[in-house]
Amino acid sequence: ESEPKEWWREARFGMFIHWGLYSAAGGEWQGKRNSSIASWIAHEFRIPSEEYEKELMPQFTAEKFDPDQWARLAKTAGMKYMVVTAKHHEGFCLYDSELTDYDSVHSAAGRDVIRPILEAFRKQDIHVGLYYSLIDWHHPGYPVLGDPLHPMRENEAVRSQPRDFDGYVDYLHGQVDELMTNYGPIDILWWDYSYGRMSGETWRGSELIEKVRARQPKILMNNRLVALDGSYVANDDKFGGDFQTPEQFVPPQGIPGLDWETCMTINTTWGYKPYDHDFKSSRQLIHTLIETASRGGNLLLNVGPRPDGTIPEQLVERLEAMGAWLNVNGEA
Ligand code: FUL
Repeated sequence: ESEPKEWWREARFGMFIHWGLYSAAGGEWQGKRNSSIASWIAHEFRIPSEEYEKELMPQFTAEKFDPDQWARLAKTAGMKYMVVTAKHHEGFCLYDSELTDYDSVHSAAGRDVIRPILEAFRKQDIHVGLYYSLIDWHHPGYPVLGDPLHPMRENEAVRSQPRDFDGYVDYLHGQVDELMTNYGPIDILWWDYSYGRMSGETWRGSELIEKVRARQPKILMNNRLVALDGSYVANDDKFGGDFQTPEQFVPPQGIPGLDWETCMTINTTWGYKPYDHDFKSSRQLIHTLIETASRGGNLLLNVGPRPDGTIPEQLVERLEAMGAWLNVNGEA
């Protein structure tokens, strides 16, 4: 393999995997259903981190978790790469981090789940990527004050506590270093995301990128170290990354002069939400894939596994239908 972007430009179709404690909440907290996406339940119901953790860590069981099956499903669907949430905004880590106990090892799952996922997909010759959230609603150094996203944004007592933001950025750098060092070759690092003044050098971005590239010279990174959700950044922007990330839509004219990837859900939410039955049809999804490819982009299509590790059958069916279509009409 020569230039890392070569495989990515030809890949066209990848699997996004959103899995975390929000999967255990399933879009419901104390009998109330959340109106926004499942991964944002802590934000919507302003759930204190200690409560969230206490309630959901025992429910993240992974008892039927079979990463080989996930990887075979992606293969059958015709997907060429995968990106999995190593840590989402909630702060829970799906790998064994030395820097926190808020990880899958200390949950009911009792183990690192990222490693077997990466191994299973590599076995199917599928390129592997990690999603890492810059936003962290669990870390005590992550700022609450003035943050429109934070679950504790309206809690005066919590808001007024002193925050060691440098401490948080050290933690972020440390965790990314763990992921870039201990898990073999990683093809993609998917940052999520910057907003307002939380952007670029706020994360000590230059240093971060340098460290990542030193560990993983061939890695591709998205634009969200600086871009607001859905906005585009020129290639020569230091934090512009290797590709743009339109979310939940396919740009009508593509994005001339830039590489891009549309990420999209099959129902309306990234994380598992059992009562969301608003599924796109297989036909619609195939159309979206064709549209994306014909405009020069990639499609990163999402699955949200249950907390036990199974992938809902409505998603499986659709991915299999896409694979069947690609078998007849796609290139190998
Ligand atoms: C967004 C996140 O806030 C969502 O939860 C999801 O991960 C999506 C891919 O990116 O900006």
